[in-house]
Amino acid sequence: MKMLIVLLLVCAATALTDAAEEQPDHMTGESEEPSIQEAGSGDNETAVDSSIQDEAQPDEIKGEPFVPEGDVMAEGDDLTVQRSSGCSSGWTQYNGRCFLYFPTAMRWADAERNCQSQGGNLASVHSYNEYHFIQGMIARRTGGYPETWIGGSDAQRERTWLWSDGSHFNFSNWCRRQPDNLFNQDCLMMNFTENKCWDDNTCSKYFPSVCAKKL
Ligand SMILES: [Ca+2]
Ligand SMILES: [Ca+2]
Repeated sequence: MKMLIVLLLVCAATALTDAAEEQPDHMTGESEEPSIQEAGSGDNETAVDSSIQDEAQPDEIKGEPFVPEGDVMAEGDDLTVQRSSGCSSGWTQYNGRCFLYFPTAMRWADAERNCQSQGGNLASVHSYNEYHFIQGMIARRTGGYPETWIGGSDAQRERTWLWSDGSHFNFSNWCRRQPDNLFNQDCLMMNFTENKCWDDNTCSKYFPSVCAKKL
């Protein structure tokens, strides 16, 4: 029995020694790989950490601004829809068109070219409602009712009034005794007299203007 125990102990010791000899190989072998993996995983962890931090920071830093922005965007979805299908900034939507008042006084032709550079034309007007809308827009902007160019002209043929946007001249709001073509007036000015109606005026005069463009 003693011999057996001794043999067992020797075997066990040998086994342990072998194991101990093998382990360092494996350990060194593995310890290199893990070291690479650790380096790699370390980078990953660092990357993950930094990405988490990056995400965390925006969440923390931008989070508060972002939440309102998100809310604004969420609310703005309606606005965005309106904007995307609606008017660009500063323009006011009405009846499928966008309108903008330009306070800078220009000759009629320059005002029309300015509107064209904005993707539109001087405004045409087709109803009292549209006219009152334009007047209201100008009043909100200026606090008054300044004389302003819109897109009517009879320069092509006297007394044949056309809108520069090509639409039908199917509505008018001439002031009494206008258009009178006084000294060959060919351009349509709104907010004339205290009645704030329309006058044909000299195209080379300088007035503010209203542009319009289709949605
Ligand atoms: Ca005329
Ligand atoms: Ca006139």
